[in-house]
Amino acid sequence: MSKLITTRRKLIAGIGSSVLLAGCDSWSRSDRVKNILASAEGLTMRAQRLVTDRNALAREYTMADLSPSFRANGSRTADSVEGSEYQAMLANGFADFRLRVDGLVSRPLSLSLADLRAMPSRTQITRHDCVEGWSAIGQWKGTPLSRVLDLAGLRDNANYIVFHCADTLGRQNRPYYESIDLIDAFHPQTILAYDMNGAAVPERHGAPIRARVERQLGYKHAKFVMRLEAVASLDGIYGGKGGYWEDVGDYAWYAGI
Ligand SMILES: Nc1nc2c(c(=O)[nH]1)N[C@H]1C(S)=C(S)[C@@H](COP(=O)(O)O)O[C@H]1N2
Ligand SMILES: [Mo]
Repeated sequence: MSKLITTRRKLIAGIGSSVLLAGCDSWSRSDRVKNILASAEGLTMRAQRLVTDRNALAREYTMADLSPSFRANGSRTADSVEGSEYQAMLANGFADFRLRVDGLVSRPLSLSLADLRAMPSRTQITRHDCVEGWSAIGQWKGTPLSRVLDLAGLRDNANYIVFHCADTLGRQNRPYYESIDLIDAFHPQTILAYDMNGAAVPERHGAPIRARVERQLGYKHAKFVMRLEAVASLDGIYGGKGGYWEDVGDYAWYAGI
């Protein structure tokens, strides 16, 4: 087991540095940058490069690895204030669904499923790890969140993306929501998934779109996403801790794996 973990870490580290190199190719060739990196002032930049390990990719699997059954957890359907028309939209094959993108953006958006499907997509087979101790491997296809954010034009003061969901949970019927910072928002594997295992995301897994945030635990992967809000701070958003379980269950806001 420990050997497996070491190998996986090495693999991740390897992928991370190659992604980094690819991304910075024209930069690293510049003598100026090389000089800065070697200098004392380059300390921040070097530290930054260590931090950018968060850009490393989560492991991806093959079709042969798909879990024969993928548990549905938390809400299996939705109907709340935010998603009061959810059942009607579901019955109508989500023809009336619009993903709203607002907050600190230059161009607020209202995207239909067809709009999202017409955008560039990413398909990935990944392992979902729930904090409760179960995992499942599934194939996800969707629009990279980065594409949607680029279309909307994030303002300079935006620091987080909040996912507003159509379901409520618990005795107090609090809306489910989640949030991530811009490193995860622009991570290549962070997608708004509309397909799961080759078919439209089923209701219980968060139809019509659910977030995949592959470098973090399951509760960060918001299902039934109705609205994306770009914000400067998480203060004042519901309980202020950045997510449903963060507010009510004291779960960590950053749940990196
Ligand atoms: N809107 C919403 N998103 C949610 C949840 C939820 O209850 N509501 N549960 C979270 C938890 S704890 C997990 S493990 C995953 C489960 O996703 P799945 O049902 O596709 O397995 O969704 C996450 N996203
Ligand atoms: Mo979970």
